[in-house]
Amino acid sequence: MKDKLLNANFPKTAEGRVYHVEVKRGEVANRIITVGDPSRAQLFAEWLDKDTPIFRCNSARGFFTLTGKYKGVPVSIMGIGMVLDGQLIIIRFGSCGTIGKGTVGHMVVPKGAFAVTKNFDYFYNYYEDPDMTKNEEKNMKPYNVSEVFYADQEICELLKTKLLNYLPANEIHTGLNATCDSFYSSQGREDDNFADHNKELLTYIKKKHPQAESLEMETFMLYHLAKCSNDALLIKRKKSITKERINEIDKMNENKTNLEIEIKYDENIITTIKKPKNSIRAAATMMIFADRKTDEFIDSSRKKYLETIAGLAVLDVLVSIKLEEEQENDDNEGV
Ligand code: R1P
Ligand code: URA
Repeated sequence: MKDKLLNANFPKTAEGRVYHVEVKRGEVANRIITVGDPSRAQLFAEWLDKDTPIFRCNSARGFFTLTGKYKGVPVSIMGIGMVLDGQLIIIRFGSCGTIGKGTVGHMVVPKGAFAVTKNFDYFYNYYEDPDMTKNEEKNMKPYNVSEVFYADQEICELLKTKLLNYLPANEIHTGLNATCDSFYSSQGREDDNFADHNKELLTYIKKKHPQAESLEMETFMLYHLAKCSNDALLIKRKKSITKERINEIDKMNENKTNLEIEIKYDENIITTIKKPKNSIRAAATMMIFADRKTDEFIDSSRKKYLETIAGLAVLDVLVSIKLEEEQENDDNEGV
């Protein structure tokens, strides 16, 4: 999107184009089909009425909108896309809003992330049981705020160091990131058109995680995925060992990062723990686009600057880290 976006709460251009999808009033029909694959959207285009012009819009964020008529009735087909990650070292380079110390145009390298998701049962009870007895009885909240999953701290440090070549230290923030399941409701954006029950949400987030710095939509999933992958250790354990003893020993070894570590599980038992080859190391850095305290949104020249410096920093860091196989090869060659 080239035009300046106004207002951090509901970002739109002066012409009324909305942030992600880049369409404005009148360009989308009230009947919509969404597809994941843009080529499937093209297929629908062939079936639309030939005597009506078809409106097409490819947004910079990969949303594809196509509006025409089918049997005389206006319809839109929207390709919402999918993202696949298959890499072992993943660095997300994204954008975010801030509720922390940062302001628009700063960078965040979040050391950890938590999830903010709608508690759908709360909304179910709200509509089915307007007296709210069920929600009150169970002390249910409209949003779930999870515990923190941490990034790969070495990659975070490298990212911070690279960014320091271009930005002063007080423009790089390393607090926690909230990954939300919506740009709007679960990021505490209020909209009279929806009963989102989110007035208190940002206060609640800051209370649970005082170091909360940023709000966006992907990082937690990445950190969580990496953590799950790292925890999938191949462990050969002697059956006779007790669960309590295993927990105790695991606790002692939780910070070991060696590819293969030998652990003495009991007097005479030596167990090998091998990390699987597909373990994922993950980190993220985001440009602060929206300041939720002041309602300011980034301008295009600062965005361009950050995209360049941080984009190159991410690439440099990515290529500077050795994959496990490369490390193993180096070790075997005695390098
Ligand atoms: C919302 O505007 C999108 O921007 C942020 C959010 O996580 C969400 O995907 O990240 P990116 O700029 O990387 O897409
Ligand atoms: N991305 C988000 O998810 N939220 C913001 O406020 C800005 C970018």
